[in-house]
Amino acid sequence: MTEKTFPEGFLWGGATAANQCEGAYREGGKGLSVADMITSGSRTSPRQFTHEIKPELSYPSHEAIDFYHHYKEDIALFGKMGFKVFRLSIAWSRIFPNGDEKQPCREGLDFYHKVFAECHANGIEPLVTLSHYEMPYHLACAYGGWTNPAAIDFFVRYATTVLQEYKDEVRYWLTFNEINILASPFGALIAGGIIPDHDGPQMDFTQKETPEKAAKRFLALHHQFIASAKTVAIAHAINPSCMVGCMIAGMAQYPLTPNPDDMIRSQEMMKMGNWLCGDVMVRGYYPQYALNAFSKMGLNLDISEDDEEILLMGTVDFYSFSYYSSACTTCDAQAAAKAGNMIMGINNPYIKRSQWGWGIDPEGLRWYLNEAYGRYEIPMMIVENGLGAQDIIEADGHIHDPYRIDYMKNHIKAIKEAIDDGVEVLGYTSWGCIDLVSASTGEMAKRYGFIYVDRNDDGTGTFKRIPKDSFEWYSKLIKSNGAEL
Ligand code: BGP
Repeated sequence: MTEKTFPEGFLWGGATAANQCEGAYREGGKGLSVADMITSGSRTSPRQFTHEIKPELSYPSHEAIDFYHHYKEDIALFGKMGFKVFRLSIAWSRIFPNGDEKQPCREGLDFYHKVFAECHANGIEPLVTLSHYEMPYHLACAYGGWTNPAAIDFFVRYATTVLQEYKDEVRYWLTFNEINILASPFGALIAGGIIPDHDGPQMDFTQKETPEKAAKRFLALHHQFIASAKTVAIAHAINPSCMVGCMIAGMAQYPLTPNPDDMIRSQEMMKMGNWLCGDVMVRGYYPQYALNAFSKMGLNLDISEDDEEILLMGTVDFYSFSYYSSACTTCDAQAAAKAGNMIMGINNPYIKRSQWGWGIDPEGLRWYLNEAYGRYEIPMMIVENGLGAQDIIEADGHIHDPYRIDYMKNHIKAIKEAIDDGVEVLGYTSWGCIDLVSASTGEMAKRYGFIYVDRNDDGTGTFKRIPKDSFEWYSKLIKSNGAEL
């Protein structure tokens, strides 16, 4: 007999990232981050990276939803929903404004003390991401971002500082958000701090990347693996009861047809784009397929014995991931053109898509949980999931968002099915539990929250917070521990 409710102590909650919600980008001693140099865009016009801040352009991270000044109100609302956990990130550039200082910024450290105190006052456990697309800009400019091994030491200094500072306030940590985004070209700037030579589109999907650039990305990824593993070991030494996870952009990648060539292509995409990072961070060493792929691209990582030991000593305690959609892959160019390409792959004809073209596939989440758990056999946590949609304030002053409730219901049902399949799942934090800036488009219009924020893409709005219908629905779900789906 399977239980109707989720396992006892299941961590229900929501997730945000500093650069997408805090704003106050020059307050409290904060330095510039890479995210602060990226303009807003839309579904049809890509965000632009600029080397200098240009007053005529708009940079959404600068004000975002002003969580920096609204955190008390926001966390109280999360508490009202019954959150057990709140995933947030620390902005590295609030703690080390340039990234290479010897001493941290006290005002930055104090800000997060206040945030964590507010969480605990509301019965919420913080889950903290150390790096969520927000490397100090100075490290990107002066050192070449994560391509430089010096970034490892700067990151470890930052991580050690905050792990020590908050050891009595934070138990759950993640090192790098969606670390596998560096395995694809669009992670180079936002995750790798590899800045382009010229101002221009942040992610240009039409441009082919040179093998040299690809090799640079994987070198940057290697440095992040080392930094992450060192951080895990330090975290355990500081607080043996803390739990540190990896964080992967989880993608269900299906072959478009049962053609064996498509099967192999899809398997390869999953390996290099997805499993590689979990393989290194959970098992503590590089899989052979990755080393072979690196040598094909001319990258010699020259992994020392010390590196090998660091990777082995710093394996993670749990596997966390984001899950939004699935996509297909094929070797057949004609079939691909017919099926229609989207950013993350080829459309699956069996599933619907969101207003932003992301495939909606709850079953894919059950599939992914089973695959990942079967591979690693450590606890899983879904730390991002949700529907980015346009919300409307109706004449009655409310936001009715049955589409969001529907999306989440189906995904949470899929998690329950995976649990019934035998997967150990620690918790679920929906993405953008309060509306915030979209990472891919920089828009406010793409909303994920249970809480509406009166802030528009043209910079207007009062920052007023309004609970949507989904707020009530999620509260009930949490109170019933998943029984009232
Ligand atoms: C993930 C990121 C988040 C977040 C989310 C939704 O990739 O970790 O930062 O933004 O995707 O994506 P978007 O904001 O582009 O809709």
